[in-house]
Amino acid sequence: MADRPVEVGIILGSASDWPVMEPAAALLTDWGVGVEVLVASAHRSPRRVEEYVREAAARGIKVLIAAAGHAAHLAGVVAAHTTLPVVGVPIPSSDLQGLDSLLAMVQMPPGVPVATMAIGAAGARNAAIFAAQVLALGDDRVRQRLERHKEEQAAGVAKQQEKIPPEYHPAS
Ligand code: RP5
Repeated sequence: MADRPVEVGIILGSASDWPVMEPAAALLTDWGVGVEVLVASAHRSPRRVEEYVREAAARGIKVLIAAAGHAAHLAGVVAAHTTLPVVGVPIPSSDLQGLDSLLAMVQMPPGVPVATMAIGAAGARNAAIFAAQVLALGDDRVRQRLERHKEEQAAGVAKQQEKIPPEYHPAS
C-alpha cells in the first residue's frame, strides 16, 4: 500500500542483512503499515545513521528497527540519537552466528533501551509484529490486524493436531 504514511523505518547495517529482514518489511506492508529501508552502518557510515535517525520522528516515523551482525552496535547507536522506540534484530552473519550481535544489542547500559528480538528470521518476524503492536496503541486498523494474526496463528496450531495419530489425541 504505497499511499500509507511511512511509520516504520528499518535500518540495515549492510545490504547483506536484507534477505533476513525482507520478510519483516513484507509483513508490515501486507498489514498496511508504511515502511522504508535504509542501509547505514554504525561503524562504516556513522554520519549516515545519525542524520537519518535525527530526522526520523519529524518525518513521521514512529518505530525504528535496526538489524545488524557481528559487533552489532547499530541499534544502540540509533537509540542514542532518538526518543523513538528502537527494536533490534541480531543478524547471524558472523562466525559466531549472531550470538555476538545478540549480546551487543541486548546488553545496553541503563538509560538507553533497545527492544532486542531473537537472532535471525524469528527476530525479524517478531520485530515487525512488535512494531505493529506499538503502532496499534493509536491505530485501530493495525490492532484489528494483530487480533486476526493471533486468531490465524492459533488456528494453525490446532490444525497441526491432524499430524498426530488420532489414537494419541486427548479424550474430549
Ligand atoms: C554488519 O556486518 C552488518 O550488519 C552485516 O551483518 C555484517 C557484514 O556486513 P558486510 O560485510 O556483508 O557488508 O555490520
